[in-house]
Amino acid sequence: MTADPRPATDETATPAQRPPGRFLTFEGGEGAGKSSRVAELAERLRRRGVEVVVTREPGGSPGAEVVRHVLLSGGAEAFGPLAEAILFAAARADHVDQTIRPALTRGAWVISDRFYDSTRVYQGATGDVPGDTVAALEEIAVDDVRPDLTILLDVPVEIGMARAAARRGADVADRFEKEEKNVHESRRRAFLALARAEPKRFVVIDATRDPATVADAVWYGVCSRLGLPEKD
Ligand code: Z5A
Repeated sequence: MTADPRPATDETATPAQRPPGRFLTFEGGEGAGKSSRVAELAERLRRRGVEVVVTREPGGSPGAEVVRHVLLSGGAEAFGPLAEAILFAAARADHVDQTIRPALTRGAWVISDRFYDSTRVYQGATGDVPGDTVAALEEIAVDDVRPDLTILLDVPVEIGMARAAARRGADVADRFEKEEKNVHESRRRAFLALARAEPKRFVVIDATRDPATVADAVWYGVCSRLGLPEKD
């Protein structure tokens, strides 16, 4: 395997010479370990001298973080599934414009904790928004900014829910966490179906294993798909 020769932090290159960054997304059900694995991967890449921007959805820009609060508090639920999907898309458009595209343009690697596959699953496949509406909103929100690689952390629902509940403690479950187990099961199946449909973009990782083992599997997946040497 050859090392990625691209100097991701080369300040001397002009914008036209600078290679574009890479865009990685993490997906999965609640409690899959996305946030933890995102942070570890970012740290590992930074040790290689790569500029990494860690971000999340919904959110990831000041405007989108405001919309996140509205969505996760359940404040938009009363307006119905279409309005919620539009709000996710509006937040995404701002996130792409303010955070993701500028970072990729300067050659940084962007790692987002959730992106449009979450809308495809939560609002589309397992929600009440028709697929063509989800696709149209996606097109408007992201334009040409699409993930190079998507890491799907797969865990059985009981494991993910137990982890999320343990972490939450006495806090109240959010708008999406509080849904029934069978809804979470169908989301898991929908994520796996997306991965089967786009095998070049997705890496599916068994996230039931201990954190260090899952982190190594993520690292191997990123290195093998994006042509980085595995050893530090
Ligand atoms: N949503 C949507 O509907 N449409 C959209 O377009 C988008 C999102 C973008 C955002 O929730 C919600 O918005 C989400 C979908 C919806 N709803 N749900 N459910 P969020 O951002 O607040 O949370 P989340 O994305 O669902 O993630 P999470 O539940 O916070 O979990 P996580 O990031 O995957 O896992 P974690 O925080 O890294 O780990 C959870 C706990 O497990 C923690 O205590 C860890 O220490 C522990 N953990 C992690 N890995 C392991 C392993 N390997 N073994 C044991 N324990 C572990």
